[in-house]
Amino acid sequence: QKDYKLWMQYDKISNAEILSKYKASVNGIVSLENSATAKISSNELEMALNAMLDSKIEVKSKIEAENSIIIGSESVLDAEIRTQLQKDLTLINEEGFIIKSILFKNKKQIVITGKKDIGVLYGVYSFLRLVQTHQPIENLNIADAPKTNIRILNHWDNLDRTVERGYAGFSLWNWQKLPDFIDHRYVDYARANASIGINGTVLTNVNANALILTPQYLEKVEALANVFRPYGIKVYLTARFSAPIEIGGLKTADPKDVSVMNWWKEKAKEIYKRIPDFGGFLVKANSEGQPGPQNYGRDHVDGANMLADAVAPFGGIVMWRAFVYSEHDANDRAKQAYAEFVPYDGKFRENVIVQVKNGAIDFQPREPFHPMFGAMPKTPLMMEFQITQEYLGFSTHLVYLPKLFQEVLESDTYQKGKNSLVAKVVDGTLDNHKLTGIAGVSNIGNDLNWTGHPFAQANWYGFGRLAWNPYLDSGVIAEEWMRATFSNDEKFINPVKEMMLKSREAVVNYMTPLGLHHIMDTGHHYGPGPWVSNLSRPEWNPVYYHKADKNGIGFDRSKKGTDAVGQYAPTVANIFDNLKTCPEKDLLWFHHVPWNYKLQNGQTLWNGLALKYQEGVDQVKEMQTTWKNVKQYVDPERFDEVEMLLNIQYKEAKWWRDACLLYFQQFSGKELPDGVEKPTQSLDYFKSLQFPFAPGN
Ligand code: BDP
Repeated sequence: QKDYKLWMQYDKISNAEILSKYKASVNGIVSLENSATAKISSNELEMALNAMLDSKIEVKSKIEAENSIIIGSESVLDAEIRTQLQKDLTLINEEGFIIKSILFKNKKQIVITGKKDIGVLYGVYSFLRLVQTHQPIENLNIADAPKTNIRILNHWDNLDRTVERGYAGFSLWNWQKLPDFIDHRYVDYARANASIGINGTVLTNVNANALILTPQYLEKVEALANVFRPYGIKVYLTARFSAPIEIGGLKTADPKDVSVMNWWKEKAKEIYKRIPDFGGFLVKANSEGQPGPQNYGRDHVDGANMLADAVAPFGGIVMWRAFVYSEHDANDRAKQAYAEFVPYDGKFRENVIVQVKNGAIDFQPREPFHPMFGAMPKTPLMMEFQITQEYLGFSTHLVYLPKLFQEVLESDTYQKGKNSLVAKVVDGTLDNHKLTGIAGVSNIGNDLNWTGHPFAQANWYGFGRLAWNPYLDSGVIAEEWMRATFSNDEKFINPVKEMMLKSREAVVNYMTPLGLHHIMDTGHHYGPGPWVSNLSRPEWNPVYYHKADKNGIGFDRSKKGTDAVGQYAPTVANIFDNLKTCPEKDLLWFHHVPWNYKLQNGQTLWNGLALKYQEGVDQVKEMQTTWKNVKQYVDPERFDEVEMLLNIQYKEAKWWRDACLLYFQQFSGKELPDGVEKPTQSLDYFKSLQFPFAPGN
């Protein structure tokens, strides 16, 4: 099945000219190293090249023929080659690679090397990507290395194999059959991740179950770690803060209690005995009901440092999440994480990194960047993106997320003057941090195609590429992915690339235009629910976020409102604070705006809002047309799948438009402007829809 092969289709190159060029440049593989990782490199290269070039290229251990691809890490290279590459090798870090055309004993060769065998593997995938995307390989001179240390997937997978916010089937981890049964899928999973440079995986849900830390489960975790190791992937677990009580028999989980500290130290020792390269813990504490240090009158620093001390002797780290908000301080949820964490700047241990969601609320179709980025210069912060589309139409809607990721990464925090990009916080260059990382909440499940929607594979791929280099362009990534996944034909690439790049704005338009947010229906967060107002915590209700009334709509976070703008650097704060300079895409995030307010295009807010909803619907319609027009370039199975999904997306974009506009119309009291289609159902109808078994809750 093509779906299953992700971006590693390795189809035979059909363009005869390109094929013959490649054949002329490659006629052998020389593998100089014997580690498990090196074997993966040579197998992948052999398999992929033979498939794409439709030839019989063999792997040798000695350099003989011309035009070989020589693979091996720095230490196993022939001294003469090493000398030639000396300078290049200074350009890369431990995980980086060099791909270079050289002359060795007067013969032309291509060398793929790195400081370590994992770098070579990354180099092999990078080289294959050149071939997959039909790039020239005659005069190669590439030095590349990841800009962040921890490039990690966060699986919100439960031990019963359900996946919180998972829309692609059940968890890949078959805990019942582990450790003795190794599903081949674990290998394929590791391979796919390695191919895009992902080097870590948190196996378990942030809403954690302490059982994962019992010997019975650790044995299973160990088996997975053994599978992933040669692919350069470290395993991490979520640590439930109350584990010392739940599985340790202690009376408390107080981080200042000596028996608790010792319990975690022993637990770490036990884990590292099984998994010497265990990555560490990810912790959600005192957030949405999860236990944490505050249950004992302690704070986040006490909790994080206690765990950090337990894993430090073994080189482990703690990723402590900043996703906190409390019902006792519900004036503006967007302000809470910053308010709680920024005072802790500089207080965490060296092996703690604070994991911050891209925006201050929660993985919405659009949020301004989280004000914590750049505001804690003495603390390493890592980015948390959500690859699974909890608030963006699950695995049903086609939304190309790297566009969203890029928008966040290239936002300027101004914390150290102009050009203090979020990407620079994340890669550590802004404040000189060595420990850096990007996490992505995984969209992977046991669906045959891994991610539910064939185009959701691009979000996994793009996440990996941006974690490797947060400065990459999402359009370039989309193109790479399309060529490797579908076709190199320009007649496919050009329209589909445009469709992918527009898809993010489309979902914003038909769900939450102009800065609206969190108006999804309760619990499952799928369809529209702007009317919901009956949940026990105020900030769980959509009405809290849009604040629509007779006067207007939007959340006043300006200086006159909750002053959430005050959490940004002054330059940014002023831009957001002023109605005239606040980008319209964020308007209702920062301001409560009268219905008659004139937008930049001259429309009133009400008309402009309605037209945005319509635009979103129209964009999905265009996506449908685009897809129909590329039918001949896609295999029938994937073509049909995407077509059906786009049909649903179109239907649901209209549902969003109609439900939201009918609801907001009650406040604006105005007619829909020309150009906006009339709703075919009543507001009561939309309100009455029920989704009792929506996935992923
Ligand atoms: C929210 C999800 C919830 C997660 C939470 C988190 O609705 O399922 O547990 O984020 O990130 O978006 O902890």
